[in-house]
Amino acid sequence: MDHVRRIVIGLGSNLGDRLGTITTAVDQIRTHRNVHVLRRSPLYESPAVGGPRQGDYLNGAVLIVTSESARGILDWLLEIERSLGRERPDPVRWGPRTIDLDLLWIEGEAVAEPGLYVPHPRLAERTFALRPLLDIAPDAVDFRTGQAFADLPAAHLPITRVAEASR
Ligand code: PH2
Ligand code: MG
Ligand code: MG
Repeated sequence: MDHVRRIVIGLGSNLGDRLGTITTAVDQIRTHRNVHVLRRSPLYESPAVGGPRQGDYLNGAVLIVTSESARGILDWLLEIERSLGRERPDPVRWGPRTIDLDLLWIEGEAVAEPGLYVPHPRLAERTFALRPLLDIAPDAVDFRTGQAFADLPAAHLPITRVAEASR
């Protein structure tokens, strides 16, 4: 167990019922007895970055507070992914997926361990992850450098918003 702090989880889907799967993932995130969901971002649609030709993604993020460890949260997210049909190991790197749950940011913390990097290694370049993160944690900074995510160029590139924040 750690101390209570804010964490942002990124959600992505580009296979099957994208909206339904993301909604179910958020519902499952809410069931954890030691996790409180504070905010949910709007959803955004964007072409897949990297990987083979595939369908467009829906992306969003949720802001939680919890005292669970980073590793505990990661293991729990992988379980939720599995329950929603995510194939592991990935059949294709950066291929299409029913659900992708990424530990994007932890307040006051940085982690670099095998399979667990926080902030997410590609967060600073990815508008589809930065924009929803900033919707719900506008003051987020990279704990390693003090860099405010709001000041990154990728935070200001255009992206299509397809649904308002809910619940
Ligand atoms: N996730 C990836 C690779 N490419 N592209 C978009 N638009 N959205 C994603 O969530 C995404 C991606 C790997 O996790
Ligand atoms: Mg991802
Ligand atoms: Mg992932």
